[in-house]
Amino acid sequence: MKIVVLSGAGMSAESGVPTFRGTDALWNGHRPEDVATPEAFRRDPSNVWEFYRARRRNLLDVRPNAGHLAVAGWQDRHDVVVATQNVDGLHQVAGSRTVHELHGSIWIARCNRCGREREDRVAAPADDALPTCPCGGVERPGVVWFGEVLPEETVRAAEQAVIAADLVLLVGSSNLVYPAASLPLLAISRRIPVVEVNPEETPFSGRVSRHMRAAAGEALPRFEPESWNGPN
Ligand code: BV8
Ligand code: ZN
Repeated sequence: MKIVVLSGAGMSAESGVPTFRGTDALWNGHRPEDVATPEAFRRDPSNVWEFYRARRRNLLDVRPNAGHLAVAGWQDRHDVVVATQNVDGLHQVAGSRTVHELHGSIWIARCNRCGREREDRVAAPADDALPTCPCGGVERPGVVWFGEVLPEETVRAAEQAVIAADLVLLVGSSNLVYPAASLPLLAISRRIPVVEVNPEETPFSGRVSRHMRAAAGEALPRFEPESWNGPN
């Protein structure tokens, strides 16, 4: 089977990674406009770097949960593609081999001037100097901020995977952020079965083939894609 997993912050919740809108929400104390936009970075790059380095610190001893591992396990008998809104890299740590990071990666630093990218796992810098590129440009976190376009080839690859899918799993997303939220809509519009895994209702819960009101770490290990026999 060709399976596509579309994941959001809820996928990593049981690993201890705060979601964006839950009670422990990531944005608590921070308005997205203050820390996740190009304007915020222009205005106060140190504040933005502190927000991302604090998240890296939280991620240092975080491990994939049973949900990530279940998705990786399906690869030994299915063609599995993951398209995630998450920037934590946990799907890859769990062993998923095809992961499209729609919103980039928190583990990348990108030069604001020449665009050079490098892996950067610094969570607590020795000083609060801004990371700079050999070209002299200031580096920024390699993520997609609000008001920024998503990497075109990544979006196209995710769309192609959805169009070719036999089954789409929509896991742990509030389905509020576009254009990522247009991927499940693409499957729904083409009558491709979509199974949503989310303890809460989302704007798409009434339109998917099945909504499993459960946590990813509980539902995914016991979900058998091959036994998916349509909505019930
Ligand atoms: C763009 C990376 C345009 C950085 C992120 C008005 C209407 C429509 C759109 C817009 C609008 N105004 C502005 C826009 C565009 C905007 C947008 O969609 N805004 C929303 C808020 C309305 N989008 C953009 O700006 C995008 N770019 O549009 O560019 C453009 C076009 C041309 C030229 C120039 C520009 C870029 C968006 C990307 C922003 N970057 N992240 C970082 O991580 O720091 S967004 C970030 O928030 C995440 O990546 C993710 O996408 C989003 C959070 O959503 P979720 O992942 O769903 O997480 P959330 O906490 O919301 O929900 C968690 C869910 O999990 C819940 O449902 C919960 O019930 C569930 N859950 C909890 N526990 C579990 C669980 N599920 C399963 N198991 C559990 N255990
Ligand atoms: Zn540079």
